Amino acid sequence: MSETHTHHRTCNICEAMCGLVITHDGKEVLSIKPDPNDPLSRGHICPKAVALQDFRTDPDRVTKPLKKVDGTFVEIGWDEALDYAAERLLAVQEAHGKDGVGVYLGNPNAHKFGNLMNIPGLVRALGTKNRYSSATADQIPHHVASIHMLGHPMLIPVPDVDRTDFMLILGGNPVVSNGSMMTAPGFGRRMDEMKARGGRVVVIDPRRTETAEKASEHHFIRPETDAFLLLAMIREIMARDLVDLGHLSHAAIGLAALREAVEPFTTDLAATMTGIPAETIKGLALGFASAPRAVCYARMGASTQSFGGLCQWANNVLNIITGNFDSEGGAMFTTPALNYVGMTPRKGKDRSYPERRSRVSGQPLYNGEFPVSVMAEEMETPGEGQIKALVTIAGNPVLTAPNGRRIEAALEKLDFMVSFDIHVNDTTRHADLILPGTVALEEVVYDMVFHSFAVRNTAAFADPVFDPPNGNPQEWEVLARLAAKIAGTNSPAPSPTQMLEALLPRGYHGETVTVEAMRAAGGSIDLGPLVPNLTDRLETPDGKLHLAPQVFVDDLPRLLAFADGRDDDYPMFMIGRRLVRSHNSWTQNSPRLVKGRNRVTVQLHPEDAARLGIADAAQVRVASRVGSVTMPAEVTDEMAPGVVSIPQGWGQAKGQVATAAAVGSVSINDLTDDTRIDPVSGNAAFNGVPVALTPV
Ligand SMILES: Nc1nc2c(c(=O)[nH]1)N[C@H]1C(S)=C(S)[C@@H](COP(=O)(O)OP(=O)(O)OC[C@H]3O[C@@H](n4cnc5c(=O)[nH]c(N)nc54)[C@H](O)[C@@H]3O)O[C@H]1N2
Ligand SMILES: Nc1nc2c(c(=O)[nH]1)N[C@H]1C(S)=C(S)[C@@H](COP(=O)(O)OP(=O)(O)OC[C@H]3O[C@@H](n4cnc5c(=O)[nH]c(N)nc54)[C@H](O)[C@@H]3O)O[C@H]1N2
Ligand code: SF4
Ligand SMILES: [Mo]
Repeated sequence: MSETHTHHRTCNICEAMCGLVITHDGKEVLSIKPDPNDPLSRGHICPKAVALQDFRTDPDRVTKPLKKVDGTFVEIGWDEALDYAAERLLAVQEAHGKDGVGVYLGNPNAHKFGNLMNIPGLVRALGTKNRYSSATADQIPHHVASIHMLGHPMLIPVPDVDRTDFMLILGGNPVVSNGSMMTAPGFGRRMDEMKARGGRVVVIDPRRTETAEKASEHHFIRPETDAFLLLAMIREIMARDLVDLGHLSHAAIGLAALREAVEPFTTDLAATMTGIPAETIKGLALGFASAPRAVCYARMGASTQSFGGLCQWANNVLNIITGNFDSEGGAMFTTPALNYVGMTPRKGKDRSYPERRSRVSGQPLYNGEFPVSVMAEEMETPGEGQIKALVTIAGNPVLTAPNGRRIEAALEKLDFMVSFDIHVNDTTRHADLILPGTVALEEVVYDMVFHSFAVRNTAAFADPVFDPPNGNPQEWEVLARLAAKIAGTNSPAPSPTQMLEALLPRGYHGETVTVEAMRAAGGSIDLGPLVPNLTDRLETPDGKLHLAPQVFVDDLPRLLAFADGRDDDYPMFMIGRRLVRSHNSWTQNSPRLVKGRNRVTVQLHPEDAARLGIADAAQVRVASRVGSVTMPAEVTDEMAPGVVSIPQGWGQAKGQVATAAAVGSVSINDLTDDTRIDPVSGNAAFNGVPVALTPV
């Protein structure tokens, strides 16, 4: 009988960083269970954690470099693969300049420490400005708000959920998503605790979500109108002299400009635009301002929309002017063991923003990345700077970016494409070369990004459990080797663990948090609740907290001219939905996650269903300006009338990722429109896409 080993690590599928106890025999996983002693997750996990083992043994997993020869993939060796990649990328740059090669980085990179440490080297070696990532289909408005208000994109305020008395949630469904830009594993339990101590949770969402169901209160909102609500609350609080900047009163500037800016945003206007009664809005404003500790949290629903930048700005302003910023129970800032903000200071550096604008349609660039919404036109449009070759690293934009099929068509015309991935999927099947990645249990884990966004300071590290298949190198090593080949250097890269050891002493807990200490702790080290720290950390050129940055004030006339885009052809709004048992586009090949009824349905309100003659479970055609899909209807009063919802991350083509394709699901991004964008932040506006439904 083989020996049973016990291994502690944090799950790195989503942002929640749940502590796991894994038993294995050196070859196979025997069990994956929640770690009740983890100081952050306290015994919470979701069904996806158990599937961590499936990603390793997935029969469809790519485990050898695949080169496309005459339209079919053939297995080749690593040396040949890296030579081929470097040669072809350099040839494209030789012919079309550095910017001829584009790079798209997907969401899993944020969870893979080795990738985070080695992608910058590859990007530097390529020297291209044509960089994209899933951030502009997700959270770039948060970073843009932080840049303009606080001076650094990674100074991200996190709701102190464990100590607040009033939480206002706009466009987030943390009971399902487990929190985003807010690492809060077991959010449902945290919410129960909040209510048990007399707290109030209010959810604003066009769908009565799983979070809304558990909340004290839920209000439907017309998609994309959140900024009206937030600005009206701010105006109401200012008009009633309830402003309390607390310890930030010396740091914050721009109160007068703010007062003037919000003047047109009355509660009556907000009521008309949002569909929430004016009295309710006033009540929310007063309740928020008078709660001892309150926090407003605006997430996906409020950032992946045409006014994402304004929403995140207003969200911060509401917290700041009620004394709920950088204070207990409000929006707080982590002091992480790996201090990314400290490693990349901006203080005293007078930069201009946006850093650049895109070549074809002039959309803004922040954090060194253009909006993914313009990636297709940058591949399609000839001229200097056109993308002629693409590197994708753990990304699946054909299924995850707006109007993904337009990207797909553009991929087919590239001179060369190389994908770091684990599957042949809707995106990577267009590659000339796929370089297989290593998956969670084969890698070290240290969540550099999500320790920075967590509701409590902790630090967790774990070594790999298993070796990669076929004696494959670690993914970070492949990234480093390709970077070296392109740059023409040959110095060996330090391992992620070595890099972590070098970086930790420069963080907030240099004495207590070392790799050895984390190993010895058998999981996570608790570093305590969040503490106020912002006044010393502001990174704006003048060291002040800016309440009314010009970029947001200048965008207010656009909000006032709001037009929702619906017409007779497309009279309803579409929004997205996350499912408990899938993560974006890539976990759907785990049979244990996909089993059961098909949840990839279009949800609509009973009144709409009756009007349109659509029966529950019947097939319906959903059409938008850019495309159409046919899928089963789910009639439910969870939806606001006039709004329909479709899960994101599905639509896998047949024959590649077999389990997912067998469900016969569709991609929401066959319908989303790449011309719908927040011009301030460049984020894709996934919410409120005008659509039409017809029974089939
Ligand atoms: N309509 C709509 N669209 C959305 C959203 C929405 O709510 N609505 N959500 C958006 C959000 S928030 C996000 S973050 C994006 C995500 O967008 P992406 O990052 O483009 O998509 P993912 O589904 O995360 O794709 C991950 C890719 O990485 C591969 N992969 C998984 N693990 C590994 C690994 O360990 N190594 C390597 N090399 N590859 C790996 C998978 O096979 C897959 O190809 O989607 C966005 N798209
Ligand atoms: N199970 C699961 N968990 C996940 C993921 C997953 O795919 N599956 N993905 C992970 C990723 S990459 C991310 S970024 C996070 C995202 O985590 P969340 O931010 O919680 O994202 P969603 O669950 O998409 O919730 C967005 C909510 O916004 C609502 N909404 C849509 N339009 C509007 C609007 O105009 N106004 C308002 N107020 N609400 C609106 C939607 O109905 C939905 O309830 O989740 C992460 N966790
Ligand atoms: S909530 Fe996220 S981190 Fe926690 S077990 Fe599920 S997928 Fe993993
Ligand atoms: Mo995301």
